[in-house]
Amino acid sequence: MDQNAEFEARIARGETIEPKDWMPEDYKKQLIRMMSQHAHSEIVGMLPEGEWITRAPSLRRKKILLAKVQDEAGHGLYIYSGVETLGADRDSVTHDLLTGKAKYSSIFNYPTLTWADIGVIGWFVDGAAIVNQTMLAKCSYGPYARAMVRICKEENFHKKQGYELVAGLANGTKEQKEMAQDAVNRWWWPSLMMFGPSDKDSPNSPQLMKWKVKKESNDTLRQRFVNLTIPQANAINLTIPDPDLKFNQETGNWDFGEIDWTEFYEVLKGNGPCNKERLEARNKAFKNGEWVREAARVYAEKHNVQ
Ligand code: FAQ
Repeated sequence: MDQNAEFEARIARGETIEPKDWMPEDYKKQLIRMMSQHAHSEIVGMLPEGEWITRAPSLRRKKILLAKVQDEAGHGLYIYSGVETLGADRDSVTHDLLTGKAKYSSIFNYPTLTWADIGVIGWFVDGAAIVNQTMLAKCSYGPYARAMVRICKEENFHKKQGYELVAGLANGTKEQKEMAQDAVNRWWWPSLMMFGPSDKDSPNSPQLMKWKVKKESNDTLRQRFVNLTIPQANAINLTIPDPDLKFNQETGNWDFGEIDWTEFYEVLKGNGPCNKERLEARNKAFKNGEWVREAARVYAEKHNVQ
């Protein structure tokens, strides 16, 4: 049996592929693309929430938000290490983010206008990430699957603190409830877009699913997120901004309206509300960190460490 056939057979048997195992170049390439974009998303994802650390309304909330944003940094570093197990060079992966060549999740190109946005990000964005990453925790590439198990545990806390924050506002004063509803209105549709284009327009899915990197499709995961989230919104009397939302007795799913794909592709092209600002912030941070990298390099050279 040739190497490729043996690899396909291992995938078919549900085996996990490890860094030293033989794998087709395209499998490696797809994983580097997807994992590096995932890592970039975690890092860029620190920006919208990070803006609110100094403005958190209580010490408790400030501590929670600090811990959450720090967790996202850890997730990014963890996944970048996973990318390196595939032989990718960290500097070139970072370069692709900084020059706008590599994508990161569309969701982080939207602004955080009020404190309620911080809660809704935890609830919707981390909620969506959990649905997607629980699937990826069973993917065929070992280091990525194991990273997802650990990351999902932390994302669960993120989601809980977000929902608790929003529930508090929803049960608060009239102004607080309005602020929560406004945040829900703005974040709902972009959160659905996080799952990627619909299955018929997703060029990478067929191969990724064949290789069991993705074990479920974009639309399947999006539907699962909708099904999970609607009862949560109902429980705290917030309205999901979709007039077509309807429970389908036959399928057991919540049917929902058409996503504005033009908006999604505009954000991907760099024309979202905050794309420019996000890339500028990452470039500034990279430049400001130059002396740290230089110090680490000199130290490693002097002490002969990797
Ligand atoms: N945004 O063929 P598909 C988080 C691109 S982590 C931007 O369907 P694929 C935690 C896609 O890359 C959030 N681009 O692609 C957190 C491809 O372009 P390319 C990130 C998108 O890979 C919470 C093209 O469109 N999670 O939130 C998006 O099969 C709070 C065609 O699409 C992950 O990255 C999008 N939403 O499926 C952090 C999970 N959707 O590369 C901080 C891992 C699609 O060919 C605060 N990734 N594109 O030029 C995945 O599961 C998959 O890559 C998908 C896309 C599902 C994102």
